[in-house]
Amino acid sequence: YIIKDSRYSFNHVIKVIERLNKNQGIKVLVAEDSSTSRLFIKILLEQYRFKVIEAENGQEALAKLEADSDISMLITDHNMPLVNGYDLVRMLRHNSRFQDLVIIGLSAEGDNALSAKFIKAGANDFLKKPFYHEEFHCRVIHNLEAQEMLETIRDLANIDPLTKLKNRRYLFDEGERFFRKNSPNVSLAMLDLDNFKRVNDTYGHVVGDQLLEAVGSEIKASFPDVLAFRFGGEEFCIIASVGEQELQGLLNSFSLKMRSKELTEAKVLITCSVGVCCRPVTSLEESIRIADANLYEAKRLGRDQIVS
Ligand code: GH3
Ligand code: MG
Ligand code: MG
Ligand code: MG
Ligand code: MG
Repeated sequence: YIIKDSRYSFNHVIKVIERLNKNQGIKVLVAEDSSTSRLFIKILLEQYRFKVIEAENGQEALAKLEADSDISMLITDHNMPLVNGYDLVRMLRHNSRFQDLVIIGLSAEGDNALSAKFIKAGANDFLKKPFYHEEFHCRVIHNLEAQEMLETIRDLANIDPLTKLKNRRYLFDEGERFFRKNSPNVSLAMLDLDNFKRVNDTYGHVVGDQLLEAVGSEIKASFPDVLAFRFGGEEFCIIASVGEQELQGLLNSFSLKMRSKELTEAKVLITCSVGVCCRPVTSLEESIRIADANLYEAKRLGRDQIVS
């Protein structure tokens, strides 16, 4: 080792990898046409317990990435047959599916502009061959940690920690995109738990929280292919590209389940009121406004019902 004490000590690296390897080993795809070079990188990665998958050219790399969504990182050479490393990076970054893939470019010295090209195309990092093992390991860990942090921050910004549903902030982001893509075939429903304050007052906030958490899971299970958000407090929003009848069907079976199920140890039964907007509108905001007015009407009519 050229540097003995550092943040990237073997122990640190192992700790990071164990944290990142929550389920199984982190999968890394090595795209490199030289078998010697490929084997060398494979050994460096396996030293640190990565699961290595190999590709001999850019085309094979692309096919393997498309077939396996568990691959977290790509280490790619530039000069390869069929599709070179630079073109591979460009193709990947044009596909939103691969936005979280960590990409490290590799190439033998020569063209000085190559690292700039890789980074501009969207690679996270670039290494010139030959390199020190330590630099290789540091860059691999550094980039994986940065990606992990990015995903954590994104989840913190978009996901409600109690119900694990997307939050209101994300509704106006993802919902808006969904709306633009699917309009006018968009249905929206606002759900509000009935007399929820009473649950808190009778059983306490802890049970109230448990109930909200259980409702969140129930919403996830009942509306598998739609966008579901915690709009706030005990209000939820469902957005789907389905017709009124289909949405009504889903909502009815959800209401039924809620009414018949003791969702917490305190055996609380709860109902909800729902306002729906299925007519073509010009914006997400308008759709929410209409659903909200219908929700208000459902409350006025005595709760535990759907108004569209
Ligand atoms: P309504 O049928 O008119 O909707 O009556 P409600 O009691 O459900 O409505 P209200 O708006 O009066 O009260 C909502 C309650 O939801 C009050 C608030 O304490 C509770 N609440 C909101 N967020 C949370 C939460 O995160 N945890 C718990 N335990 N309670 C919450
Ligand atoms: Mg090559
Ligand atoms: Mg409310
Ligand atoms: Mg309520
Ligand atoms: Mg109220």
